[in-house]
Amino acid sequence: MSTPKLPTLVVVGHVNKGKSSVVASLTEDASVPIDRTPGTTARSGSYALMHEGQPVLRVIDTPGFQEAAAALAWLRARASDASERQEAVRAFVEHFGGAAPRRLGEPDFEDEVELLRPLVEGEAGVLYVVDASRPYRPVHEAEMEILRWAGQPGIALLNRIGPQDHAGSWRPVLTQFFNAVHEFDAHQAGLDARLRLLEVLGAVRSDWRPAAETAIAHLREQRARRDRQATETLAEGIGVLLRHVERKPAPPHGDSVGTDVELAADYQDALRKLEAGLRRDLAELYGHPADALAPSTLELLSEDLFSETSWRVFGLTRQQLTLYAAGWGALLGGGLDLAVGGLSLGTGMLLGGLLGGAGAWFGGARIGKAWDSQSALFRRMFPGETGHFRLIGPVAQPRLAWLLLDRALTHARAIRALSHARSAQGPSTPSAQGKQGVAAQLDKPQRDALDRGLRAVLQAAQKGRPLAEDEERAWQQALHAALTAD
Ligand SMILES: Nc1nc2c(ncn2[C@@H]2O[C@H](COP(=O)(O)OP(=O)(O)OP(=O)(O)O)[C@@H](O)[C@H]2O)c(=O)[nH]1
Ligand SMILES: [Mg+2]
Repeated sequence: MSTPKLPTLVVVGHVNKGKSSVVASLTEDASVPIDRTPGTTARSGSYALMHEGQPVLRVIDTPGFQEAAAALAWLRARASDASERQEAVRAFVEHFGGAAPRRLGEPDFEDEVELLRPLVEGEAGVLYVVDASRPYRPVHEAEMEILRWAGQPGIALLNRIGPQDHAGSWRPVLTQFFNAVHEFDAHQAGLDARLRLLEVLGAVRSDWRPAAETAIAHLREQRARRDRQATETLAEGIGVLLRHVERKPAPPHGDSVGTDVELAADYQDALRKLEAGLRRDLAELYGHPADALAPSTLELLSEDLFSETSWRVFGLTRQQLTLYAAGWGALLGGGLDLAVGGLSLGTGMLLGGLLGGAGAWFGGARIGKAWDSQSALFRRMFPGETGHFRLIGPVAQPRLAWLLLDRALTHARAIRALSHARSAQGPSTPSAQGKQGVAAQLDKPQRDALDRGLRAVLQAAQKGRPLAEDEERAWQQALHAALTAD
């Protein structure tokens, strides 16, 4: 059996219309230069979607035509009817791409030669990118005509850079020049949109079909594999956040308030750092730069973990949490709270109150209470350890547990849906905003399963043991469902 033809697509279009964004999105390559400055792509560059070390789709980013009208005039002078057009394009590439001396004043047609060369070699097709948020204008006609003369399959992509929709003015024109006209929003394109485009690709040229099918299967497998890894990373990362214990030597003589305040600040910092690490791991797992989304692509996610806004928009509603109160009561009754209550160290102060948390409406403290190493809990969690410490953690409040979980899930889902065209452009990409985290919107059975998982993790932590196998499986199943839920 011969190896299937590698589909190669030359991406053409006017300057600054999203050509490179289409390339980044299709190849899942966030290294493609994309910028709002016109002329970002100065030279053609080749990118590939890889499968098991082999390219399954090659996409050539180009600066587009610079001198389409002059090039078309040159071609017209050399083709008297349709039978001579393809040959005229070949002659154009040979003439201007070779060392032949040019006539005085003739453009060098460097960009035209680069983008037409793969087409005259007969192995490539065209992806013609237009910005359908602007109306059609006849200035595009010369380049579309040249592409038609090249005689290779072509797909027009309706990309939208702005909010308006002028696709209606483009369609009747594009259908005259291209085999297919396809909606493709480079910055929003999720997996489904890319799979549909690959299907179109397989349909416009039959010898591309096997490779297009391989690419489709590859993308599906890759998605499933990444989702599995992301689930494990989330289970581990959220577990680490929930279980984290910050400790400081207890002051020698009694009053620990000062120590506890410092401890609370350190605890908060530690959780922030752990969360940032989890976000980096997940971004990389989905093939994005580590800082993707970090600044403000999704405004909610740039909220500090302990800000009022964060506590308002992430986690469950009060009603939803109330349903779980009994389960949490049982968990805390046997563990952390008892330890603190049993010692009743003087002030009995809630650190949340101390730090001024208006959000402390459920479970008392905002971040948790400091507790003492002279307790049964300490002996259980840290068997054999000696010394006198003040400690905060593991998480002892459903509200904080759900906050951490929801922020992680919201981020993971945003990263999973992020087009590589957006992360390629870096942190300044305009924000896509949501008003709330995802946890409160999940189905009740999904929420129930996650709540059970959170409690299982904390129960095990308080007993100083790892999760049992069936608990781990249930926890990962719940996370996987929440990560991939539509
Ligand atoms: N909102 C939105 N913006 C887009 C989309 N596609 C491209 N852009 C923006 O349009 C600008 C140009 O995008 P590029 O992908 O660099 O366009 P190009 O055609 O390769 O540009 P040149 O290489 O300069 O010709 C960037 O600021 C992109 O963020 C899209 O689908 N949605
Ligand atoms: Mg470009």
